[in-house]
Amino acid sequence: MQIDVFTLLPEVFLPYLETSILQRARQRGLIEVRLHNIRNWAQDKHRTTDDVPYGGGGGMVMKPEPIVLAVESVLGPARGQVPVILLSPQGRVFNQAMAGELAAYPRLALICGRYEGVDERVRLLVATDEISIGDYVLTGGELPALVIIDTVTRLLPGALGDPDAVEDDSHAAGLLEYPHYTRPPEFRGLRVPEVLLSGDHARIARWRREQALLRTLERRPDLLEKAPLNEQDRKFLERYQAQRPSAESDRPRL
Ligand code: 9D3
Repeated sequence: MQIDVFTLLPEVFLPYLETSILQRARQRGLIEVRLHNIRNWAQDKHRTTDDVPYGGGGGMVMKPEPIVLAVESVLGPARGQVPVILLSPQGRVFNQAMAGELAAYPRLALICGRYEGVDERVRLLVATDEISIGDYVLTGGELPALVIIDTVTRLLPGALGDPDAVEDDSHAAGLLEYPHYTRPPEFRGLRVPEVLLSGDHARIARWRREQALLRTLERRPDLLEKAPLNEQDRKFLERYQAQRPSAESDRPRL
């Protein structure tokens, strides 16, 4: 997959793209990230990329010309086939299902805004999608672009060294993870659960599944409603909830 990123800060991407999984995915040719500095398409001698908002108000707005020219010249005639995603707080909130959809494309374009926003004509003229990564305020679209690159890359066949990891991810789909332990078997008086040392793989698998179900029930009941649960899962949760009619009473409160 080729990913064209349009940004005023191309340098912030490199350190992260050079870390473990992303670096390996690039070396294997699974992704090619091309960074484009929007400023290179600025039109005036000061290479201006922002301006004051029409109608007044605080902050600056990114000018449309540099972004639109950048996208047009880099994508060329391919543009009709390529999702052009504007990262913005007004976008659809990104989730794993959206990552899965994006992972099916051979090429993506990501536009990172800065300042208080991007001139509306960028949306109208070049963006095909608009994505937010959540309801909190960042200073620009660069971290969201990295989030999309990271999530999509992990979904490409061969990106994760261990194919078991992909298998585990899909098995745990829609649930929070079970608790993880490594050596030593006791640390500061806290012992690793006996079942994990037992070597009984069926018992371990059942324990992990139950822990994942309990954690999800306690912390993210919203996920449990959509998670693909089998008959055994439902029986387990039923029995657990029968024993504990209300988890409300001892849930940690902020
Ligand atoms: C008070 C108006 N602000 C909107 C919430 C203005 C504003 C703040 C920060 C406009 C843009 C930004 C920069 N943020 C992004 O470009 C951004 C973002 C985000 O802030 N949160 C979650 N996802 C994203 S995707 C792009």
